[in-house]
Amino acid sequence: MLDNSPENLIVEGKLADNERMKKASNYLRGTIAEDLQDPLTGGFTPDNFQLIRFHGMYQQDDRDIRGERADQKLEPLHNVMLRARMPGGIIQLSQWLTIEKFAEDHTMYGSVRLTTRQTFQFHGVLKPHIKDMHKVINSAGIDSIATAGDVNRNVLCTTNPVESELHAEAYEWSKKISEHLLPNTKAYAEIWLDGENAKTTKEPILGETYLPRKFKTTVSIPPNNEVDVHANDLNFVAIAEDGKLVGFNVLVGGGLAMTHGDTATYPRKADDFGFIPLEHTLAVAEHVVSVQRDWGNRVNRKNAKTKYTLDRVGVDPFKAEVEKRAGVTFEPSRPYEFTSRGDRFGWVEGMDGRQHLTLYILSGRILDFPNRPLKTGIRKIAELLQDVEGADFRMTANQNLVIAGVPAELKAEVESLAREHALLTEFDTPQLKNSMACVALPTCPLAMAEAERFLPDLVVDVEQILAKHGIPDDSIVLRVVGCPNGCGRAMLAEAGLVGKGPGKYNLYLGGNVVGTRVPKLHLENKSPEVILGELDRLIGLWSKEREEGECFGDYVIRTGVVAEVKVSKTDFHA
Ligand code: SRM
Ligand code: SF4
Repeated sequence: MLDNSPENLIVEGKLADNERMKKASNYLRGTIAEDLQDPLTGGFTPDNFQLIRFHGMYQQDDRDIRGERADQKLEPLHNVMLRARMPGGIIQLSQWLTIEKFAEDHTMYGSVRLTTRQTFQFHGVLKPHIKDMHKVINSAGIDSIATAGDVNRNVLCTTNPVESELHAEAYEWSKKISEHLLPNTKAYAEIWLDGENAKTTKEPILGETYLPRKFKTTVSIPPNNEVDVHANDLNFVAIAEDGKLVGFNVLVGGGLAMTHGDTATYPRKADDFGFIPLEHTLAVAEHVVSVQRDWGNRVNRKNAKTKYTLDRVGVDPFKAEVEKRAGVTFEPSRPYEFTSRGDRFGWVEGMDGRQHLTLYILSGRILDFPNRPLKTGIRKIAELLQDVEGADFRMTANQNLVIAGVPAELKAEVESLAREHALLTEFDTPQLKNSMACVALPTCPLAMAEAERFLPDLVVDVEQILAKHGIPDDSIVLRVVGCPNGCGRAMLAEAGLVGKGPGKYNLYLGGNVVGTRVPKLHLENKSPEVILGELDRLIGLWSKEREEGECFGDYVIRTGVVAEVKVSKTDFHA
């Protein structure tokens, strides 16, 4: 039985070092400005290394050349990755042209990388260019505040350009929630934009030491679960009547990360708190955050996310506290159903008569590759449409790009540009479009195995397996991540590969197509050859024995290949 006496709501013990760092930072300033002046190193001192995350940057180095530089007695080639704040993933075409040029001129890799959370990243920005980068993106109306660190991150919103009005309403809420939960400190403007030194005296929502851990929020429009609600701390599921938004079902406490070998960590689905009418949205957002701020574990960062707070204090006490603080009573949830998670590729016509083209972008990496000049193609499309009112780009939570709001008369021209630049090809097969990988090597410091660079070969192999068993047009939700943090959401895949070491992966099976079930460990620390051998065997069986419409993930559970994860805390490691 849970003991919910007040003293058990707060985890006692020596606070994690990040808590000291946040408290001492003078509202996220630290000594970042001084570090920027230091020409002797391309990096930041340890506290600032953490603090720049709250401003949307991570210090990295290229792991492919780390050894070579060490041999030459050089420090790693420190640089930063920047992640922008783009609630709902909509980027104006003029903004695209600005960021694309910056990537081309001032980053080590030249790419714009679309992420699983509907925004873009620059990789490889050297210290002398960091301030310029912020000035450039800000001049285009983009910032990177709170896209990393212990705060509420970029707020997602289902891309859905078809139901134009409903999307517009939901999208506005994603922006409002994002703004409402932003840090109050003006440190970002001061440090990066040479803004006025404004003393911050209060963080009314986040508090002086910010949140115990990262916090993620979505607004989703059923029936599409593109945003993967169960990966997020807080979810607002749009409930519409006659095409108009009337409120949200609120789901709290999802999250996918775990640590290999630590059974106190696990991926967990979000719990249903109930329905709220629209007017309570910001109060509920604020107080789910404030309860997590006060009750979250600040001693052990591995158990600090909302999902662990819920499992420690109980869903009902957490919900009751949100109701008390927000002055709201959750109503019973309204019916809704998720029936898909993928993007609708190709052209669709919106209810407003506009045309929208969804492009598949392999792992979200926009660059000019040999024979695939994706970046040039997208730039040309942006240039063509930039003066067209209502046209924009939308980054999806599956790392793809929607060219939205194309007038009928420009459809053919957009399509021919897309074809000329290999943005639309016959090689984008159903399996490829159903597969995703995180960044991993060479830029991610936490990668244990390849992911983005491994995905293309893996998909070809899985396609061959599907063809061999006579089902070439079928596909499974296949996701690869370089480590158990799970940034490519493998822990909601039908088949998820999770990096364990160089060339070694764990195989998790049994998620479903719509993303409402966590998969379970099936093979541990195996080479791709072994994993493909097992997929070959199981896909073969599935092709023969499946019931009408039964997806691979449902099949492996029905036939007992893996047990279903119903309650993560007890089932996931059992
Ligand atoms: Fe992530 C850390 C990339 C979505 C869970 N993630 C990282 C870092 C920053 C590595 C680091 O801490 O130094 C990676 C940078 C790689 C690089 O070179 O770019 C990284 N995460 C990504 C992106 C770019 C993956 C992608 O291929 O698109 C995604 C950027 C999202 C964004 O725009 O904000 C990304 N990360 C996710 C997701 C998926 C999601 O949110 O839908 C998850 C799992 C969901 C969840 O949070 O439970 C995720 N990333 C993590 C974690 C584990 C957090 C935890 O609860 O323990 C870390 C490590 C950490 O925070 O300590 C991490
Ligand atoms: Fe890096 Fe691991 Fe995230 Fe992949 S899952 S980007 S390897 S932290």
